[in-house]
Amino acid sequence: MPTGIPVLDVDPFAEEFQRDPDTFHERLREAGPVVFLEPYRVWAVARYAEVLEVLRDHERFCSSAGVGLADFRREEPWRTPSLLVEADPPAHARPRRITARAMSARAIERMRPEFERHAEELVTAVVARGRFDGVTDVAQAYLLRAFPEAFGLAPGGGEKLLRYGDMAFNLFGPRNRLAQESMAAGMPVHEWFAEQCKRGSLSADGFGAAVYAAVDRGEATEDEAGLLVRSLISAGLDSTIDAIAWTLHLLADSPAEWAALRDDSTLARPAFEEALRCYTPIQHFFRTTTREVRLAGTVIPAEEKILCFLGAANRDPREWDDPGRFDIRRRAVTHLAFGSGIHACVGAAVARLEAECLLTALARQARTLEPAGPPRPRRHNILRSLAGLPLQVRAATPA
Ligand code: OVM
Repeated sequence: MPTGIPVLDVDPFAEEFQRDPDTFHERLREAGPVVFLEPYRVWAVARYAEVLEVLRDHERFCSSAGVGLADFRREEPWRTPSLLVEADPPAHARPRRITARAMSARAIERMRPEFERHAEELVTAVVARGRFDGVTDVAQAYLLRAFPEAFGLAPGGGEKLLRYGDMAFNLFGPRNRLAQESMAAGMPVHEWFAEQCKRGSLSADGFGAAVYAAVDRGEATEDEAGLLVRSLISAGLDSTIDAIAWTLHLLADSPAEWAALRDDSTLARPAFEEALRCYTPIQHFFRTTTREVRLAGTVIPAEEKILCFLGAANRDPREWDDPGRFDIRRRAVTHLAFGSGIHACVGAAVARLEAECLLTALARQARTLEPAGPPRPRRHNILRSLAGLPLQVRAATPA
Protein backbone atom coordinates (compact mmCIF):
# COMPACT_ATOMS: atom_id res chain seq x y z
CA MET A 1 0.00 0.00 0.00
CA PRO A 2 1.50 3.40 -0.92
CA THR A 3 2.17 5.93 1.81
CA GLY A 4 1.91 9.71 1.66
CA ILE A 5 -1.00 9.84 -0.79
CA PRO A 6 -4.74 9.46 -0.27
CA VAL A 7 -5.87 5.83 -0.26
CA LEU A 8 -9.57 5.74 -1.06
CA ASP A 9 -12.16 3.02 -0.72
CA VAL A 10 -13.79 4.14 -3.99
CA ASP A 11 -14.94 1.67 -6.66
CA PRO A 12 -15.60 3.36 -10.04
CA PHE A 13 -17.25 0.17 -11.28
CA ALA A 14 -19.78 -0.08 -8.43
CA GLU A 15 -23.43 0.83 -8.79
CA GLU A 16 -23.21 3.63 -6.24
CA PHE A 17 -20.47 5.36 -8.27
CA GLN A 18 -22.14 4.82 -11.62
CA ARG A 19 -25.39 6.31 -10.32
CA ASP A 20 -23.70 9.59 -9.41
CA PRO A 21 -20.28 9.89 -11.06
CA ASP A 22 -20.04 13.68 -10.63
CA THR A 23 -20.07 13.46 -6.83
CA PHE A 24 -17.40 10.76 -6.82
CA HIS A 25 -15.31 12.63 -9.40
CA GLU A 26 -15.27 15.66 -7.14
CA ARG A 27 -14.19 13.51 -4.21
CA LEU A 28 -11.37 12.04 -6.28
CA ARG A 29 -10.20 15.46 -7.54
CA GLU A 30 -10.32 17.04 -4.11
CA ALA A 31 -8.51 14.16 -2.39
CA GLY A 32 -5.30 15.00 -4.24
CA PRO A 33 -3.59 15.07 -7.65
CA VAL A 34 -2.76 11.35 -7.41
CA VAL A 35 -4.77 8.87 -5.36
CA PHE A 36 -4.75 5.12 -4.77
CA LEU A 37 -7.96 3.14 -5.17
CA GLU A 38 -7.87 0.45 -2.54
CA PRO A 39 -10.54 -1.90 -4.02
CA TYR A 40 -8.45 -2.59 -7.16
CA ARG A 41 -5.02 -1.50 -5.86
CA VAL A 42 -4.58 0.93 -8.76
CA TRP A 43 -3.47 4.54 -8.91
CA ALA A 44 -5.79 7.22 -10.27
CA VAL A 45 -5.78 10.80 -11.54
CA ALA A 46 -8.95 12.89 -11.84
CA ARG A 47 -7.64 16.46 -12.23
CA TYR A 48 -7.28 17.89 -15.71
CA ALA A 49 -3.52 18.67 -15.49
CA GLU A 50 -2.52 15.18 -14.34
CA VAL A 51 -4.86 13.34 -16.73
CA LEU A 52 -3.38 15.37 -19.59
CA GLU A 53 0.17 14.75 -18.40
CA VAL A 54 -0.36 10.98 -18.30
CA LEU A 55 -2.12 10.82 -21.67
CA ARG A 56 0.56 12.87 -23.40
CA ASP A 57 3.51 10.89 -22.06
CA HIS A 58 3.35 7.53 -23.77
CA GLU A 59 6.98 6.80 -22.87
CA ARG A 60 6.38 6.70 -19.12
CA PHE A 61 2.69 5.69 -19.29
CA CYS A 62 2.18 2.89 -21.79
CA SER A 63 -0.90 1.25 -23.31
CA SER A 64 0.40 -2.20 -24.27
CA ALA A 65 -0.41 -3.61 -20.81
CA GLY A 66 -4.06 -2.86 -21.60
CA VAL A 67 -6.08 0.34 -21.19
CA GLY A 68 -8.67 -1.40 -19.04
CA LEU A 69 -8.28 -2.78 -15.54
CA ALA A 70 -6.75 -6.06 -16.70
CA ASP A 71 -2.94 -6.10 -16.77
CA PHE A 72 -1.93 -7.95 -19.94
CA ARG A 73 1.46 -8.77 -18.39
CA ARG A 74 -0.27 -10.84 -15.74
CA GLU A 75 -3.45 -12.09 -17.36
CA GLU A 76 -4.54 -13.24 -20.79
CA PRO A 77 -6.53 -10.55 -22.70
CA TRP A 78 -10.07 -11.65 -23.55
CA ARG A 79 -9.34 -11.20 -27.27
CA THR A 80 -6.40 -10.36 -29.53
CA PRO A 81 -5.33 -6.92 -28.30
CA SER A 82 -6.17 -3.88 -30.38
CA LEU A 83 -3.37 -2.81 -32.74
CA LEU A 84 -4.30 0.76 -31.85
CA VAL A 85 -5.45 1.51 -28.33
CA GLU A 86 -3.55 -1.41 -26.77
CA ALA A 87 -0.26 -0.78 -28.61
CA ASP A 88 2.80 1.40 -27.96
CA PRO A 89 5.26 3.02 -30.33
CA PRO A 90 6.91 1.98 -32.53
CA ALA A 91 4.32 -0.76 -33.30
CA HIS A 92 1.46 1.71 -32.90
CA ALA A 93 2.57 4.10 -35.66
CA ARG A 94 1.68 2.00 -38.71
CA PRO A 95 -1.85 1.01 -37.61
CA ARG A 96 -2.46 4.61 -36.59
CA ARG A 97 -1.29 5.91 -39.97
CA ILE A 98 -3.44 3.38 -41.85
CA THR A 99 -6.63 4.17 -39.94
CA ALA A 100 -6.03 7.93 -39.95
CA ARG A 101 -5.63 7.77 -43.73
CA ALA A 102 -8.77 5.64 -44.13
CA MET A 103 -10.68 8.27 -42.16
CA SER A 104 -8.99 11.33 -43.63
CA ALA A 105 -10.79 14.67 -43.72
CA ARG A 106 -11.57 14.09 -47.40
CA ALA A 107 -12.84 10.54 -46.89
CA ILE A 108 -15.07 11.76 -44.06
CA GLU A 109 -16.45 14.69 -46.00
CA ARG A 110 -17.55 12.25 -48.71
CA MET A 111 -19.94 10.74 -46.15
CA ARG A 112 -21.68 14.07 -45.49
CA PRO A 113 -24.52 13.73 -48.03
CA GLU A 114 -25.55 10.34 -46.60
CA PHE A 115 -25.27 11.54 -42.98
CA GLU A 116 -27.39 14.58 -43.87
CA ARG A 117 -30.00 12.49 -45.63
CA HIS A 118 -30.35 10.08 -42.70
CA ALA A 119 -30.47 12.97 -40.24
CA GLU A 120 -33.12 14.91 -42.15
CA GLU A 121 -35.32 11.84 -42.67
CA LEU A 122 -35.12 10.73 -39.10
CA VAL A 123 -35.71 14.19 -37.66
CA THR A 124 -38.70 14.69 -39.99
CA ALA A 125 -40.20 11.46 -38.63
CA VAL A 126 -39.75 12.28 -34.94
CA VAL A 127 -40.88 15.90 -35.34
CA ALA A 128 -44.08 14.60 -36.94
CA ARG A 129 -44.61 12.37 -33.88
CA GLY A 130 -43.97 15.18 -31.43
CA ARG A 131 -43.00 12.85 -28.59
CA PHE A 132 -40.23 10.32 -28.90
CA ASP A 133 -37.25 8.79 -27.15
CA GLY A 134 -33.95 10.63 -27.69
CA VAL A 135 -31.90 7.46 -27.24
CA THR A 136 -33.74 4.75 -29.16
CA ASP A 137 -35.66 6.87 -31.68
CA VAL A 138 -32.92 9.41 -32.42
CA ALA A 139 -29.34 8.73 -31.30
CA GLN A 140 -29.49 4.96 -31.83
CA ALA A 141 -31.76 4.99 -34.87
CA TYR A 142 -29.63 7.63 -36.60
CA LEU A 143 -26.28 6.00 -35.87
CA LEU A 144 -27.58 2.57 -36.85
CA ARG A 145 -28.44 3.99 -40.27
CA ALA A 146 -25.38 6.17 -40.79
CA PHE A 147 -22.52 4.32 -39.10
CA PRO A 148 -22.66 0.76 -40.57
CA GLU A 149 -23.21 2.23 -44.03
CA ALA A 150 -20.20 4.56 -43.67
CA PHE A 151 -18.02 1.58 -42.77
CA GLY A 152 -19.45 -0.53 -45.56
CA LEU A 153 -21.28 -3.05 -43.39
CA ALA A 154 -24.43 -4.76 -44.58
CA PRO A 155 -27.58 -3.20 -43.13
CA GLY A 156 -29.65 -5.03 -40.54
CA GLY A 157 -26.92 -6.03 -38.10
CA GLY A 158 -27.39 -3.04 -35.83
CA GLU A 159 -28.62 -4.86 -32.77
CA LYS A 160 -25.70 -7.30 -32.93
CA LEU A 161 -23.22 -4.44 -33.38
CA LEU A 162 -24.62 -2.85 -30.23
CA ARG A 163 -24.28 -6.08 -28.28
CA TYR A 164 -20.65 -6.46 -29.36
CA GLY A 165 -19.80 -2.81 -28.63
CA ASP A 166 -21.47 -2.97 -25.23
CA MET A 167 -19.36 -6.01 -24.35
CA ALA A 168 -16.11 -4.63 -25.78
CA PHE A 169 -16.44 -1.47 -23.69
CA ASN A 170 -17.67 -3.22 -20.52
CA LEU A 171 -14.67 -5.55 -20.60
CA PHE A 172 -12.30 -2.62 -20.06
CA GLY A 173 -13.63 -2.86 -16.50
CA PRO A 174 -13.59 -5.72 -13.97
CA ARG A 175 -15.44 -9.00 -14.49
CA ASN A 176 -18.33 -7.81 -12.34
CA ARG A 177 -22.00 -8.64 -12.89
CA LEU A 178 -22.30 -5.97 -15.57
CA ALA A 179 -19.44 -7.50 -17.52
CA GLN A 180 -20.87 -11.00 -17.13
CA GLU A 181 -24.26 -9.86 -18.42
CA SER A 182 -22.82 -8.04 -21.41
CA MET A 183 -20.70 -11.11 -22.21
CA ALA A 184 -23.78 -13.33 -22.09
CA ALA A 185 -25.31 -11.06 -24.75
CA GLY A 186 -22.13 -10.26 -26.69
CA MET A 187 -20.16 -13.52 -26.88
CA PRO A 188 -22.74 -15.22 -29.12
CA VAL A 189 -22.08 -12.53 -31.78
CA HIS A 190 -18.26 -12.59 -31.41
CA GLU A 191 -17.74 -14.82 -34.48
CA TRP A 192 -20.36 -12.95 -36.49
CA PHE A 193 -18.63 -9.68 -35.67
CA ALA A 194 -15.20 -10.94 -36.80
CA GLU A 195 -16.83 -12.05 -40.06
CA GLN A 196 -18.28 -8.55 -40.62
CA CYS A 197 -14.77 -7.12 -40.31
CA LYS A 198 -13.45 -9.20 -43.23
CA ARG A 199 -12.87 -7.63 -46.62
CA GLY A 200 -15.53 -9.71 -48.31
CA SER A 201 -18.23 -8.42 -45.96
CA LEU A 202 -17.47 -4.76 -46.63
CA SER A 203 -18.67 -2.56 -49.49
CA ALA A 204 -16.03 -1.00 -51.75
CA ASP A 205 -16.75 2.61 -50.79
CA GLY A 206 -16.66 2.67 -46.98
CA PHE A 207 -14.01 3.33 -44.30
CA GLY A 208 -13.62 -0.45 -43.95
CA ALA A 209 -12.51 -0.89 -47.56
CA ALA A 210 -10.18 2.09 -47.14
CA VAL A 211 -8.43 0.20 -44.32
CA TYR A 212 -8.08 -2.88 -46.56
CA ALA A 213 -6.52 -0.65 -49.25
CA ALA A 214 -3.46 -0.62 -46.96
CA VAL A 215 -3.14 -4.37 -47.60
CA ASP A 216 -3.04 -3.74 -51.34
CA ARG A 217 -0.32 -1.11 -50.80
CA GLY A 218 1.71 -3.72 -48.90
CA GLU A 219 1.39 -1.87 -45.58
CA ALA A 220 -0.57 -4.46 -43.62
CA THR A 221 -1.69 -8.08 -43.67
CA GLU A 222 -5.29 -9.07 -44.26
CA ASP A 223 -5.57 -10.11 -40.59
CA GLU A 224 -4.21 -6.78 -39.38
CA ALA A 225 -6.72 -4.92 -41.52
CA GLY A 226 -9.49 -7.04 -39.98
CA LEU A 227 -8.33 -6.12 -36.48
CA LEU A 228 -8.21 -2.44 -37.39
CA VAL A 229 -11.73 -2.53 -38.79
CA ARG A 230 -12.75 -4.31 -35.56
CA SER A 231 -11.32 -1.42 -33.57
CA LEU A 232 -13.05 1.27 -35.59
CA ILE A 233 -16.46 -0.40 -35.55
CA SER A 234 -16.41 -1.46 -31.90
CA ALA A 235 -15.14 1.90 -30.64
CA GLY A 236 -17.29 4.26 -32.65
CA LEU A 237 -20.88 3.18 -32.32
CA ASP A 238 -21.92 2.98 -28.64
CA SER A 239 -19.72 5.94 -27.69
CA THR A 240 -21.24 8.21 -30.35
CA ILE A 241 -24.78 7.11 -29.52
CA ASP A 242 -24.20 8.21 -25.94
CA ALA A 243 -22.52 11.43 -27.03
CA ILE A 244 -25.51 12.40 -29.18
CA ALA A 245 -28.04 11.29 -26.56
CA TRP A 246 -26.37 13.46 -23.88
CA THR A 247 -26.25 16.40 -26.27
CA LEU A 248 -30.02 16.10 -26.77
CA HIS A 249 -30.55 15.83 -23.02
CA LEU A 250 -28.50 18.96 -22.32
CA LEU A 251 -30.17 20.97 -25.08
CA ALA A 252 -33.66 19.94 -23.92
CA ASP A 253 -32.73 20.89 -20.37
CA SER A 254 -31.23 24.28 -21.31
CA PRO A 255 -33.82 26.39 -23.20
CA ALA A 256 -31.39 29.27 -23.78
CA GLU A 257 -28.76 26.98 -25.29
CA TRP A 258 -31.38 25.27 -27.47
CA ALA A 259 -32.63 28.66 -28.68
CA ALA A 260 -29.08 29.74 -29.49
CA LEU A 261 -28.49 26.59 -31.56
CA ARG A 262 -31.87 26.83 -33.28
CA ASP A 263 -31.16 30.43 -34.31
CA ASP A 264 -27.59 29.71 -35.41
CA SER A 265 -26.92 26.17 -36.56
CA THR A 266 -23.16 26.90 -36.84
CA LEU A 267 -23.29 26.27 -33.07
CA ALA A 268 -23.98 22.56 -33.76
CA ARG A 269 -20.33 21.59 -33.49
CA PRO A 270 -19.55 23.71 -30.40
CA ALA A 271 -22.71 22.33 -28.74
CA PHE A 272 -21.49 18.78 -29.35
CA GLU A 273 -18.02 19.55 -27.93
CA GLU A 274 -19.53 21.13 -24.84
CA ALA A 275 -21.81 18.12 -24.34
CA LEU A 276 -18.79 15.81 -24.63
CA ARG A 277 -17.14 17.85 -21.88
CA CYS A 278 -20.21 17.78 -19.60
CA TYR A 279 -21.17 14.13 -20.14
CA THR A 280 -18.05 12.34 -21.31
CA PRO A 281 -19.18 9.05 -22.91
CA ILE A 282 -15.93 7.13 -22.35
CA GLN A 283 -15.39 7.82 -18.67
CA HIS A 284 -11.88 6.47 -18.23
CA PHE A 285 -8.93 4.57 -19.63
CA PHE A 286 -5.87 3.15 -17.86
CA ARG A 287 -2.20 3.54 -18.55
CA THR A 288 0.68 1.50 -17.04
CA THR A 289 3.97 2.92 -15.77
CA THR A 290 7.00 1.72 -17.76
CA ARG A 291 9.44 2.75 -15.00
CA GLU A 292 9.37 4.51 -11.66
CA VAL A 293 7.77 7.88 -12.35
CA ARG A 294 7.17 11.11 -10.48
CA LEU A 295 3.70 12.55 -11.08
CA ALA A 296 2.59 15.72 -9.27
CA GLY A 297 5.29 15.02 -6.68
CA THR A 298 4.14 11.45 -6.10
CA VAL A 299 6.52 8.59 -6.86
CA ILE A 300 4.79 5.67 -8.57
CA PRO A 301 6.69 2.40 -9.05
CA ALA A 302 7.16 0.70 -12.43
CA GLU A 303 4.43 -1.56 -13.86
CA GLU A 304 1.58 0.07 -11.96
CA LYS A 305 -1.84 0.74 -13.48
CA ILE A 306 -3.13 4.33 -13.46
CA LEU A 307 -6.79 5.08 -13.99
CA CYS A 308 -7.32 8.34 -15.92
CA PHE A 309 -10.73 9.85 -15.21
CA LEU A 310 -11.50 11.70 -18.46
CA GLY A 311 -14.98 12.74 -17.31
CA ALA A 312 -13.64 14.12 -14.01
CA ALA A 313 -10.91 16.09 -15.81
CA ASN A 314 -13.54 17.59 -18.08
CA ARG A 315 -15.29 19.12 -15.04
CA ASP A 316 -12.20 20.10 -13.07
CA PRO A 317 -12.79 23.64 -11.70
CA ARG A 318 -9.02 24.16 -11.87
CA GLU A 319 -9.39 24.10 -15.66
CA TRP A 320 -12.98 25.12 -16.39
CA ASP A 321 -14.90 28.15 -15.29
CA ASP A 322 -18.23 27.03 -13.75
CA PRO A 323 -17.66 23.46 -15.03
CA GLY A 324 -21.19 22.25 -14.33
CA ARG A 325 -22.68 24.82 -16.70
CA PHE A 326 -23.58 23.68 -20.24
CA ASP A 327 -22.50 26.66 -22.35
CA ILE A 328 -22.35 26.01 -26.09
CA ARG A 329 -20.36 29.19 -26.71
CA ARG A 330 -17.57 27.99 -24.45
CA ARG A 331 -15.51 26.55 -27.34
CA ALA A 332 -14.59 23.57 -25.18
CA VAL A 333 -12.07 22.21 -27.70
CA THR A 334 -9.49 21.22 -25.08
CA HIS A 335 -11.75 18.69 -23.35
CA LEU A 336 -10.36 15.16 -22.98
CA ALA A 337 -13.39 13.16 -24.13
CA PHE A 338 -11.41 12.06 -27.20
CA GLY A 339 -8.25 11.59 -25.15
CA SER A 340 -5.02 13.36 -26.03
CA GLY A 341 -1.58 12.45 -27.37
CA ILE A 342 -0.78 9.65 -29.80
CA HIS A 343 -3.90 7.64 -28.93
CA ALA A 344 -6.35 10.53 -29.32
CA CYS A 345 -9.53 9.20 -30.95
CA VAL A 346 -8.79 8.46 -34.60
CA GLY A 347 -12.50 8.65 -35.46
CA ALA A 348 -13.28 11.94 -33.72
CA ALA A 349 -13.97 13.75 -37.00
CA VAL A 350 -16.49 11.07 -37.98
CA ALA A 351 -18.37 11.52 -34.69
CA ARG A 352 -18.25 15.31 -35.11
CA LEU A 353 -19.72 15.14 -38.60
CA GLU A 354 -22.42 12.69 -37.52
CA ALA A 355 -23.39 15.00 -34.65
CA GLU A 356 -23.23 18.13 -36.78
CA CYS A 357 -25.64 16.67 -39.37
CA LEU A 358 -28.12 15.52 -36.75
CA LEU A 359 -28.10 18.72 -34.69
CA THR A 360 -28.34 20.90 -37.81
CA ALA A 361 -31.40 18.96 -39.00
CA LEU A 362 -33.01 19.26 -35.56
CA ALA A 363 -32.27 22.99 -35.30
CA ARG A 364 -33.89 23.51 -38.70
CA GLN A 365 -36.97 21.35 -38.22
CA ALA A 366 -37.86 21.85 -34.55
CA ARG A 367 -38.94 25.09 -32.89
CA THR A 368 -38.93 23.70 -29.35
CA LEU A 369 -37.06 20.82 -27.74
CA GLU A 370 -38.16 19.87 -24.25
CA PRO A 371 -37.95 17.01 -21.79
CA ALA A 372 -41.06 14.81 -21.65
CA GLY A 373 -39.92 12.91 -18.56
CA PRO A 374 -36.72 12.16 -16.67
CA PRO A 375 -33.76 10.61 -18.54
CA ARG A 376 -33.08 6.99 -17.61
CA PRO A 377 -29.37 6.27 -17.05
CA ARG A 378 -27.95 2.94 -18.20
CA ARG A 379 -25.39 1.30 -15.93
CA HIS A 380 -22.11 0.57 -17.65
CA ASN A 381 -18.53 -0.06 -16.50
CA ILE A 382 -16.95 2.43 -18.89
CA LEU A 383 -19.59 4.45 -20.68
CA ARG A 384 -21.66 7.23 -19.23
CA SER A 385 -24.80 6.06 -20.90
CA LEU A 386 -28.52 6.63 -21.23
CA ALA A 387 -31.14 3.91 -21.67
CA GLY A 388 -33.99 6.33 -22.33
CA LEU A 389 -34.61 10.04 -22.86
CA PRO A 390 -38.26 11.13 -23.24
CA LEU A 391 -38.40 14.26 -25.39
CA GLN A 392 -41.03 16.42 -27.05
CA VAL A 393 -40.71 18.89 -29.90
CA ARG A 394 -42.85 21.30 -31.85
CA ALA A 395 -42.26 21.71 -35.56
CA ALA A 396 -40.51 24.81 -36.88
CA THR A 397 -43.20 25.55 -39.45
CA PRO A 398 -46.86 24.61 -38.94
CA ALA A 399 -47.82 21.72 -41.17
C1 OVM B 1 -9.69 -0.26 -30.20
C2 OVM B 1 -10.61 0.58 -29.36
C3 OVM B 1 -10.31 1.91 -29.12
C4 OVM B 1 -11.15 2.68 -28.33
C5 OVM B 1 -12.27 2.11 -27.78
C6 OVM B 1 -12.57 0.80 -28.02
C7 OVM B 1 -14.19 -0.93 -27.77
C8 OVM B 1 -11.72 0.02 -28.81
O1 OVM B 1 -8.62 0.23 -30.60
O2 OVM B 1 -10.02 -1.41 -30.48
O3 OVM B 1 -13.70 0.30 -27.45
